[in-house]
Amino acid sequence: MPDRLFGLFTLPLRRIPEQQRRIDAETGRLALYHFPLCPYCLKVSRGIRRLNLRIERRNVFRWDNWADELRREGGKLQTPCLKIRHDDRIEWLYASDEILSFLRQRFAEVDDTQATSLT
Ligand SMILES: N[C@@H](CCC(=O)N[C@@H](CS)C(=O)NCC(=O)O)C(=O)O
Repeated sequence: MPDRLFGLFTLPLRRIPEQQRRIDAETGRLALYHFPLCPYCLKVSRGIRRLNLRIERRNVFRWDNWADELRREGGKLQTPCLKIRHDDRIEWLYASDEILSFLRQRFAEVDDTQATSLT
């Protein structure tokens, strides 16, 4: 299957299961603070779908605690924001383009040496 259909749709990145499991473990350290009507959040969500990432989503409108946490610990109540749990610190990454370039840099690569295992 080509990565693009009719040049219009980009299909989600496919990985072999082992690779996907490793990526899932890494994305378990991430949480996206968002709200559904935010266009910047939709842009990030589209990127996440294309990269085929499983990232917890925290709707700041659905539960006040997410909004409070974002304001208090992130520094401002602005969405989207990606919370990144590093080994030694928490990073709050604001701005859709910054978030997308972080995710692409980190997760866009597919290990071609194992690509033949893909069916
Ligand atoms: N440059 C930011 C803009 C994000 C933005 O303006 N988000 C709106 C929601 S759609 C927001 O949270 N506004 C509240 C604020 O900025 O205080 C991005 O690309 O993510």
